[in-house]
Amino acid sequence: MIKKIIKQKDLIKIIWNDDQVSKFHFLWLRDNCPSNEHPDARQKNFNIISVSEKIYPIKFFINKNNNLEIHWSENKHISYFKTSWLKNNCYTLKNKKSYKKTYQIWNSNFTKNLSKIKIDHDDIINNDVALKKWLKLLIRYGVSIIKNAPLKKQSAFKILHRISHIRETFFKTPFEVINIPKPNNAAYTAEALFNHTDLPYFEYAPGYQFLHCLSNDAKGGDSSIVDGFAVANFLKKHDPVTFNLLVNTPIKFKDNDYTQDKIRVMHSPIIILDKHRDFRDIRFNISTIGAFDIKPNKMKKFYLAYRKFSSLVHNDKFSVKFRLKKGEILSFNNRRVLHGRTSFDPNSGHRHLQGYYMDQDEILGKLNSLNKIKI
Ligand code: OGA
Ligand code: NM2
Ligand code: ZN
Repeated sequence: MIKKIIKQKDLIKIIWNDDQVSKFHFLWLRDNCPSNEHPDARQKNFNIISVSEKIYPIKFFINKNNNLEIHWSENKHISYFKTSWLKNNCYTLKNKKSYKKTYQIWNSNFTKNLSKIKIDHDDIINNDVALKKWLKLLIRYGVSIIKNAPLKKQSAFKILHRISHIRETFFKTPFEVINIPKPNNAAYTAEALFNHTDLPYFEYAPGYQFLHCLSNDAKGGDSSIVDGFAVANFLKKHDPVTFNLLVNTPIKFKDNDYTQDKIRVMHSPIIILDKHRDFRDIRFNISTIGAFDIKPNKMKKFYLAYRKFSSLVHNDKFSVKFRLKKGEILSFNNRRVLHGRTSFDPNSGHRHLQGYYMDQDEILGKLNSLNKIKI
């Protein structure tokens, strides 16, 4: 696998058989010596300050086990590296790769594809292939619909536990989306809900949401979903002024639910970017927006941007409209996909959804584990 190893001033260069070149700095190699990891806990038990910054290999070679063996200048320490591990963790090659999106944006045309994002409940319960498909859909499109789920209350715990534990909130799990007297949330009325993401007044809003439809027999109560990344992408391309305002202006989200002894306030922009300046989160929920406290010289401009965003997330070009059937679980990325519903007539029939949240870490971590990724 290795053609040549060359020592340079502060690094070892490996030329692989395929002529790719990797650079490994001495400090990096010493820091990542496999002996630095607790064998059971799989956590690092070595502090880089326990060696000097001048540490270097006094001897290095490929040993008879085909490992890179390094004898260090300090503490008589010897490291043995699997060459496959080095190749896998090579930061020269990793950083040469250009950034690749893990998602695909969609607009209202996605309505035609709804059948493709549906998965049978029992398939996920019974096999990892279906479970993997579900997780992949959630990551790629930010949405998937489980069909043929049981209608028993709380029965969605079983399928969610195929992934992981629940993200608990003060709404309890599951939260009951029904029309109640003296509602403590707009969701618990029979009114329409503007397209929104849930819980933007939390420092980190739940990554994923699951709405399990137990009954949907009332007139109205149709669902809508919108890819917030598609809207952000449209603005980035066609209206960069609005886009930048939405990325750079933190606004106030709040919850002062009368049943709670908490008053929650969170300032955040509507569009949040990641280290690649790609879209990371969308936070948008008109029902939870507090009085804006933006500087006066920015208020008018921000209102124009806010209006633009709201009009796009309610535009037929972007939204996918459908009716959730009993026995379906609408699962989606709550920091990307906005969801809403039309009003319903509670006297015309019963409507009941049970809702659950899960952190994004659980979705990504489970897929990594099913894919047996090497780290
Ligand atoms: C919610 C919600 C949608 C619906 O509970 O947060 O958006 O269809 N519900 O009732
Ligand atoms: N519910 C459904 O952000 C919100 O308040 C949305 C949350 C009540 C748990 C609704
Ligand atoms: Zn909601």
